[in-house]
Amino acid sequence: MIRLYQFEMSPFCTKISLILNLKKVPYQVIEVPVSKSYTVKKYSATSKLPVIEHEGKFIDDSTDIAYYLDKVFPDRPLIPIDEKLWVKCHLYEDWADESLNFYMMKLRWLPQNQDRWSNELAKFDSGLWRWLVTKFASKATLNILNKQGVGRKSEQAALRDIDRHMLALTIDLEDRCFLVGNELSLADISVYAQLKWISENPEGKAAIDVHQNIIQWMERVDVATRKNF
Ligand SMILES: N[C@@H](CCC(=O)N[C@@H](CS)C(=O)NCC(=O)O)C(=O)O
Repeated sequence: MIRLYQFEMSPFCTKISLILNLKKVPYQVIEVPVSKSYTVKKYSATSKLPVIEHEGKFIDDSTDIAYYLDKVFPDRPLIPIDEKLWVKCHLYEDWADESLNFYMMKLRWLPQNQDRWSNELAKFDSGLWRWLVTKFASKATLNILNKQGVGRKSEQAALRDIDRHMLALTIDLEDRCFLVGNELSLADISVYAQLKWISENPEGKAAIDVHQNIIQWMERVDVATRKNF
């Protein structure tokens, strides 16, 4: 059985569990507490999660994992064969992973949301570690966000960016059920995984809720990727 090593609140890990659900591939989740995140080095070149273990192999990076799973479990294909559709799928996935993810982080670590997410992050640790994670998680994450750049934007400026992103998405969904072609693809799952976590913050939910196309598309992706096996 596949093992999925994850941080529960990571959209990249969500992306992989949704793919496994869609493909109906059984898997065991192994939650890595923050205090044990140093162990990830053993099986991930970048020391990041998700990682899957399958038939003695460890595969890291959600994109590499997605391509691997699509090859090994070809039922319910996720990566378009048509070259032009593949280009769109790739660009959407990269936008989700490399842009939306930082806005999701920005929302989590806004002063009014920090306590909730620090506690979420620390919940798999105990004792002194739980205290340390709760106390220092926001500082550590804001440091990453500031280096990347979105962290240095004001809340208002970040929300303006998010509104523009949602507007682009809703316009693109006007004449389609899914982001690329007529079938659900890796593009949908990657963007959905970020939006699902974005919408867990009141400011993110408000930005999404004004777009019916996005709400309806999220419901379609949710139904298709729910675990029902
Ligand atoms: N490009 C990677 C990004 C994964 C990633 O950033 N994972 C975060 C959790 S959301 C992580 O493991 N961070 C720990 C670290 O940076 O040390 C992917 O697609 O899997």
